[in-house]
Amino acid sequence: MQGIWFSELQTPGLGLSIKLKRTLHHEKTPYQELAVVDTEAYGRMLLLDNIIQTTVGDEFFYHEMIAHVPLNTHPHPRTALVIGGGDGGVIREIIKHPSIEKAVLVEIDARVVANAREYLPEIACGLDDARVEIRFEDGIEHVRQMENTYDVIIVDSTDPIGPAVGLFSTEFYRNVYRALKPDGLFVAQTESPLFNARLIRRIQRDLAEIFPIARLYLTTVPTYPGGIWSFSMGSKEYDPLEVDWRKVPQLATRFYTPAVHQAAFALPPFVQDILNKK
Ligand code: AAT
Repeated sequence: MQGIWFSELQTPGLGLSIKLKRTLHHEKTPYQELAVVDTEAYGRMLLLDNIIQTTVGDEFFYHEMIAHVPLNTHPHPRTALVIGGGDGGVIREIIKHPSIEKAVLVEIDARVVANAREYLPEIACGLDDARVEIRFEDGIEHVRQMENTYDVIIVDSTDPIGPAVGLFSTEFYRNVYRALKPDGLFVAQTESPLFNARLIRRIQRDLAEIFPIARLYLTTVPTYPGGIWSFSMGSKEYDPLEVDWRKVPQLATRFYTPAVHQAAFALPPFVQDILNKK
């Protein structure tokens, strides 16, 4: 193979390789090793500890689905919290909703935000919106301190390693429940149904114990392990399968539509089996 290639070793037996044009930036932050590279296939790409976080070419598959599914499930979301997501992609989608008055981004690593602003302006472009507040804190601590505060909480976290481990814990989900308003709801990225089945099963069980409504939905993310990705939702009142579509705002999107929203909850049998297994 000619040229320089980056490979993410996604599982012990699987890698994804992308041809690089050049490396734009590389640094060790207090939390992780960060790189921004330019690729042939997907344009600019953010790496943390050699794991693909997002690329300009496929980021909308993920950011639109993690944001618009919960925001359209809630009939009048005013306050939203994003944990992680320092690239700004989720924030950019949230502020498309006219009902949003305040969107708080809690990112542990300030260097992710600084580099996204500099190298990924298409993704970070919403971070300067007047409704957005950015806090460089641990999201686990933030939800511990909040009560009855948010309509929607979105966890756009790294994989369950290092500082993100606690974002996948039962205790964290209980604190999220408390940080939500009485009709609030929450979504987290919950990894690959091909390679993280046990994690998904445990999270869904936790959510079903804590929230009246617990759901799993899927999207495609070409650069994540296996290409098929899961999101878990816990909701106090609103069901993502019973949205009043006449009332949702018209949004400029490239992946999300009401039909895609509904289809995302149609689980293939191998995914349904993950939930059913004892
Ligand atoms: N928008 C897709 C990008 C991400 S990045 C996830 C972010 O979560 C990182 O910037 C990381 O610094 C931040 N983070 C990790 N732990 C915490 C924490 N405890 N509190 C706040 N922020 C945190 C998601 C990529 C998914 C990759 C899937 N393979």
